[in-house]
Amino acid sequence: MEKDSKIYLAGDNGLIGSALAGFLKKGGYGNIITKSRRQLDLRRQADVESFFDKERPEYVFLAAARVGGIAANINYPAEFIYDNLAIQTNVINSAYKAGVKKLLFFASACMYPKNCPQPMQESRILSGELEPTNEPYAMAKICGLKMCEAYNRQYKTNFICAVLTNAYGCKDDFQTEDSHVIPALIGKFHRAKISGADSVSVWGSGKPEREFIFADDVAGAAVFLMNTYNDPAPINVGSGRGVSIKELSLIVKEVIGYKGEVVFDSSKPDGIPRKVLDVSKLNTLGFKAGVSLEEGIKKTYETFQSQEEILNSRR
Ligand code: GFB
Repeated sequence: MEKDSKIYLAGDNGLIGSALAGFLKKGGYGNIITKSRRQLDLRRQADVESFFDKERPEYVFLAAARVGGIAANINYPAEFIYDNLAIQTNVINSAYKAGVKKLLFFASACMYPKNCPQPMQESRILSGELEPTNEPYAMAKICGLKMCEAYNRQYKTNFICAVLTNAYGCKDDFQTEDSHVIPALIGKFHRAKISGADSVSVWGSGKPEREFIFADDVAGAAVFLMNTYNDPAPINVGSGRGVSIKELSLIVKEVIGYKGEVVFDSSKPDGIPRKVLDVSKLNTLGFKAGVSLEEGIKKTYETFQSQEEILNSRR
C-alpha cells in the first residue's frame, strides 16, 4: 500500500477495525474510507455493490463481522451464520467486481477442528469436526476463506486470509453475557471489587486453554500482511502463548486488585478444550506480537475504567 492508496476499512467501529483505523492513521495512510452500519448495511447486496462501484477502493480490510463470546455463539447461531455469510459474500464479490488490488479477510481460529493437534497449523483447517458451540460462526468463516481461494484461482485476485486467535482490547464489549472472556472477566472482577463481593464466578472448569492477542498487535499484523503477504494460503495471526482460563482469571484478578475468591461454575460451557495457533509462519515472515497478556489486560482495564468514569459522571 502507498500512503495515499484508497483503503476501505470495513468494520471500523469494532474491536479490530478501530485498532486498525488508529494504526493506519499513525502510519501515515491518509485515504481511508469508513462507513457506519447505518450508512451502509453490509448484508444488503445491492447497497454494497453500488458503494464499491462508486468508491473503487484499491485495498480492503474486511474486519466487519458478527462476533461474540461463547454464550452469544450458543444463543444466536442464526445471526452468526447469516450475518457473517452475507457480509463477507457481498464484500468479497463486490471487491472483485470493482477491481480491488488486494483484500484481507479476517477469519478465525474457530475454523480449526475441535480435536486439532496443538499448536494448530494452517494445514489442519477442515481436517476434522468443529467445536459445536461456535460451528455456525466457524462455517461462515470457512466459507469466507474458500471464497477468497476460489476468486484467487478463477479471477486471479489477491485476496488473503488471516486466521485470528482470540483478540481483546480497548474497544471490547464489557457486558458479561455476550462478550468474550477477557472483557467479561474485567467487568466481573471490577464490579466485585467495587461492591466488596466475596467471590467472582468464572464460567466452566477453568481448564480450557486459549491464546490471546491484543487488538493493536492484530492491526500491526494486518498491515504487515497487506504489505508483504501475497499467498492464497491462510496465515495464522496470534501471540503463540496459551494460558488456561484459571491462569487468565488470576492475571485479571491481579491487575484489578480484587482480593476475594475465584469460583468456577461448571454448569457453564467450556467450549473447545485447547485453542492455540502455530504462528511460526507469521514469525518467520518477520512479524511478532509485541504486547504481553499482562500488559494488554492492564491497558484494556485502564480504558474500561475511564469509560466507567464517564458513564458514572452522566448518571
Ligand atoms: O472468549 P470465549 O467466550 O470464547 O470463552 P471461546 C473462552 C473460555 O472462557 C471458555 C471461559 O472456556 C469459557 O467458558 N469463561 C470463563 C468465560 N468465564 C467466562 C465469562 O464470564 N464469559 C465468557 N465469555 N467466557 C469463541 C467463539 O470461543 O472464540 C467466538 O465462540 C470467537 O465465535 C472466539 O471465534 C475467538 O474461545 O470459547
